[in-house]
Amino acid sequence: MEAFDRRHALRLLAAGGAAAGTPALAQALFDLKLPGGNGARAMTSAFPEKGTMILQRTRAPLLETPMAVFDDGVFTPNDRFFVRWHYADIPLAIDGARHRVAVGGAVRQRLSLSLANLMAMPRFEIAAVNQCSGNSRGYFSPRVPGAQWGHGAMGNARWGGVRLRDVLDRAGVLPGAVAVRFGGLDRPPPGAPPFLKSLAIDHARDGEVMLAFAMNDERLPMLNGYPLRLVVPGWYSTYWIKALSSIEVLASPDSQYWMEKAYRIPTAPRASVVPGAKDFPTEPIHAMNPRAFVTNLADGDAIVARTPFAVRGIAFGGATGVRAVELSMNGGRSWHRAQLGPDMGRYGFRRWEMTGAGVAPGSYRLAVRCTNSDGVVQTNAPIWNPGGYMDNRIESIAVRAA
Ligand SMILES: Nc1nc2c(c(=O)[nH]1)N[C@H]1C(S)=C(S)[C@@H](COP(=O)(O)O)O[C@H]1N2
Ligand SMILES: [Mo]
Repeated sequence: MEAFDRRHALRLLAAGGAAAGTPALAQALFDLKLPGGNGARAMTSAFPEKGTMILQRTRAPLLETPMAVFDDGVFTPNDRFFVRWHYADIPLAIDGARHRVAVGGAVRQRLSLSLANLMAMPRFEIAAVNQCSGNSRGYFSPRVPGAQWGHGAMGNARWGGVRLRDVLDRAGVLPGAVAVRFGGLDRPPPGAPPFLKSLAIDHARDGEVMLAFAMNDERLPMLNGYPLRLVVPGWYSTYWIKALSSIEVLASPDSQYWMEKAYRIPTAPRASVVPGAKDFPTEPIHAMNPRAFVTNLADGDAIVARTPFAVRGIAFGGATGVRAVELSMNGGRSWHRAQLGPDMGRYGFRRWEMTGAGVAPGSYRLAVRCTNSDGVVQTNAPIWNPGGYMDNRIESIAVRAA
């Protein structure tokens, strides 16, 4: 019996052959970079109002936008716009005519506003990037838990609706108010805290934070928060509450879970700590930082040697505009300025393009970096925090000239 077991075990080991060796596995994991592989992640077109998306999770839905979509234009189409919810119990059908948003707390007059009420107020429109705090988390090293997003947990849309300030003025904010807290129609499982986020009162009243019922001139897709969502230009989308149903003015700081425990970043520069660090000061995540991406070439693509080639992509400044986008073909030793596309507003994507000079046959690393209007430039300095937040390291892709 014992002899049989031993022979059996040896056979199993032998059947694995060389491919079962640890170095091969390590190489495979290295090549894949992201769980599931960069080029081989599961795609889905099973979600209503959505085209083909990278499937991160089904329940609650987490859908990522394939990078090539960003090559099509400065605005991300609604049916390709990424999706992220925390809880599986999301609204599946909403009668827009019956939807109400309750405004309460430290106000003179509580309100229950219908979409018709909101549509009768002065309109406001803004182009703004909606980017998950954990966009690009899949590239963190060492790895951190959470959705292993590539770079596609972001999108740019023209948001249409009303200013939050106008809504707050209508309710009459009482003196002493310090924050405004927002909630939506999704429901936590028993015992879990409802997903609520808040903004400081002055931010909430800055005239740019808005309630959007239009996205790229259409109604919001269900999965992106139909019929109404908060838009916080320049800030990570954790604050952009979807299926918005409650606005509560607070007379004391918001101490609930989603502000006090979750979505916090190290107070250190670049929101970075040494991997494994504990007990460092934190603050709620807030404004975004500059980023740039190539959209017409993917990692591993070939270009024709000794022939000028087109490179283009998108950039955004974070909470301010784009001043410059630059490209390097030599690991950052020299940089060349790209041509910027039209400015559609400082919170949106800005397209850029340039013609690369012909290069000798060989392998190149094509890097692109954005400098925002405040003069903040992307670097390759490490970013690491346990949440996998705020990655904006310089993006580079390998190209082969042949
Ligand atoms: N009601 C509600 N709003 C929410 C969330 C949520 O779980 N529930 N998630 C937030 C987070 S973390 C992100 S990244 C964005 C995603 O917006 P999108 O699905 O429209 O792309 O929604 C935000 N708004
Ligand atoms: Mo997010």
